[in-house]
Amino acid sequence: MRHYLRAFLAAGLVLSPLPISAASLPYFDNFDDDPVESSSPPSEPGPESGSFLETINGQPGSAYWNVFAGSSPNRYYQTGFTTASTVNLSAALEFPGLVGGSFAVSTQFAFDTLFDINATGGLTVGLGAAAESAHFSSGARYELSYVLLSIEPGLEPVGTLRIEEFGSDGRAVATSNQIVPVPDVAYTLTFWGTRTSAGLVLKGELLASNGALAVVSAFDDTPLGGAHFGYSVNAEVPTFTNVGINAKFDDFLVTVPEPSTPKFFVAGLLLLTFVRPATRNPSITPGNG
Ligand SMILES: [Ca+2]
Ligand SMILES: [Ca+2]
Repeated sequence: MRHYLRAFLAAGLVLSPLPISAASLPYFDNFDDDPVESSSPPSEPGPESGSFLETINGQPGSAYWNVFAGSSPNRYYQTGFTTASTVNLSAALEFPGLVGGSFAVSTQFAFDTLFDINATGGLTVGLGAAAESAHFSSGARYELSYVLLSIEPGLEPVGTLRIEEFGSDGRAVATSNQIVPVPDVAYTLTFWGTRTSAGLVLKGELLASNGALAVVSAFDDTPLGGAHFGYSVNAEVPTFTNVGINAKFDDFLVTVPEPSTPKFFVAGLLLLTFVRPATRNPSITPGNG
């Protein structure tokens, strides 16, 4: 993993000075070296910079996100909640160097204690990109979301990976094939935005450690120019019900993709996925149809 990180840093772009809150590119945050149950968001020492701004429903500092020591050697960045209302949680970094260009963002995540008392709630986990603000509850942004619980109507079926644009200049929406969400499985989630003369090609991939793969792509001819990228968890709950989740994100990688970068990027992610010792054998449980 160290070689992988060095390779990324060696290939990195030299950027002009950035605002103090911004992160430099390429960015990789390994949560394994962050203090457990720290009250501060994860932050790499230099040359990476920046720290996650955490929010619930757009209120900075209100979020419950912490670094936890997991059941594996990996530390992860967790948010957990039980709710009976609409909740938008985000943890975002600012990357001015990505405005107007291409991007590639990736993480791993797992979830547990997922529940829906009346089987009528909606829950998604995913990534936000090119957002106007770190608050993924409002403002122009792209979201790549995996549907864990689905409320009808309005949300895609459970297991769908969705690209969605939020903003005033149109709405790019696309959905993938469905793969069954399984608790405690490690998912690798990647979101690419590739700039062309005609607009921005958006692509999302979700690769499960059990081999399942979901792929989605969309095109936006009026690309967004926000600088915030990060994690997103959303719950939408009707009256008289509750949903809850522990969403566990592990590490965070952001790069500027070059024409030859995607294969290297994916290879690096696979390395990150498989060099780590497994502490359990995830079981695959078919959905109760
Ligand atoms: Ca760190
Ligand atoms: Ca647009």
